Amino acid sequence: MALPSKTESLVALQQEGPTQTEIFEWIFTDPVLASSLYVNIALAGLSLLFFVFLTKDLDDPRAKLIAVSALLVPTVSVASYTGLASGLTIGVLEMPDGHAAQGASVMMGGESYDGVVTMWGRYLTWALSTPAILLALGLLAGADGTSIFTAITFDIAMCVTGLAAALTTSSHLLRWFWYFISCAAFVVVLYILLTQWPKAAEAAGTADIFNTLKLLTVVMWLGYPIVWALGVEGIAVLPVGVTSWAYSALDIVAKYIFVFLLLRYVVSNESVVSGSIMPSGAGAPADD
Ligand code: RET
Repeated sequence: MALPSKTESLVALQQEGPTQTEIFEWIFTDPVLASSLYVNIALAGLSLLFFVFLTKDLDDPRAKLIAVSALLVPTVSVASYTGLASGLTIGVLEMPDGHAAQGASVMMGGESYDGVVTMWGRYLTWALSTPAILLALGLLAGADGTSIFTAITFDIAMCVTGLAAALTTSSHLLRWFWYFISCAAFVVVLYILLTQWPKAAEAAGTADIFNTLKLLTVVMWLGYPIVWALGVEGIAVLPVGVTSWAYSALDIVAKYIFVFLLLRYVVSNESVVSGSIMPSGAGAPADD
C-alpha cells in the first residue's frame, strides 16, 4: 500500500478532533450531562406549546410583540439544546499553557483526544435568546428606543465576547481578557436594567411586575459568569456534567419561569401594556 502523501498527512492532522457521532454517543456515557441537555429540550418544547396556548387570544399590538419576543426564548432554547445534544455545537479544545485543564484529554468512541469538552453552542445561542428577553422586558417597562437598543447591542457584545473567551486557545491571558470585555458589556446591561428601566416602568404603571422580573433576571444572569469562571472554560473546578447542569438550572429559571411570569401578567393586563409597537418616544410628532 502506498504511503500517505504530505498533504494527506496534513489533512489527517487537521481532523484530529472527535466526530459528531463520537460526541453524540459520548454524551450518553455521562447521565448527568445527558440529562442536562435532554431535560431542557423537553422543558423548552413543552413550555413553548403552553406559552403559545396562553397568548393565543392577545389582540393589542404591543402585548403581541412582547409575547412574540418572549416566545422566541424557548424556541431558541429547543434549537440550542438540540445543537448540543447532537454534538454539532460541542467541541474538544486544547487549552493554552497556564490553564488548569492544560494537557487534559478525553476518551470518546474508544479514542483519546487531547483537550477538554467545550459546549460553545450555548454562548452562540445566548446571542439570540438574551436580546429577546431584554426586548420583552424593555417593552414591558415602556422604555425608550435608545435604551432598548443600547441594552440589546451590549448584551450581544457580552455573548459574542464570551464565545471568544471560550474558543481562544492561543493564550490563557487573552481568554480572561475576553472574559473581562464580556463582563464590561454585562455591566452596561445591568446598569440599564437597574437604573433606567425601573423609572420607565414606574411611569408606565408596570413597576410591580417589572421589579420582580428585574430581580429575577439580575440574580440569575449573575450566575452565568460565575459558572463560566468555575467550569471547564475557567479555573476548571467543576466537571463538564456539573457545569452543564448549572447552566441548565439557571436557564430553567431565567427563561421558562421568567417567560411564564411575564406572559401571565401580559395576558391578564393587556390594557396596561397596550400601545404602539414602537418603543416609547419613537415616532413622536415634532415639537414645532
Ligand atoms: C459569560 C462569560 C463571560 C462573562 C459574562 C458572561 C455572561 C453571560 C450571561 C448569560 C445569560 C444567559 C441567559 C441565557 C438565556 O437563554 C458569557 C458567561 C458576563 C449573563 C440568560
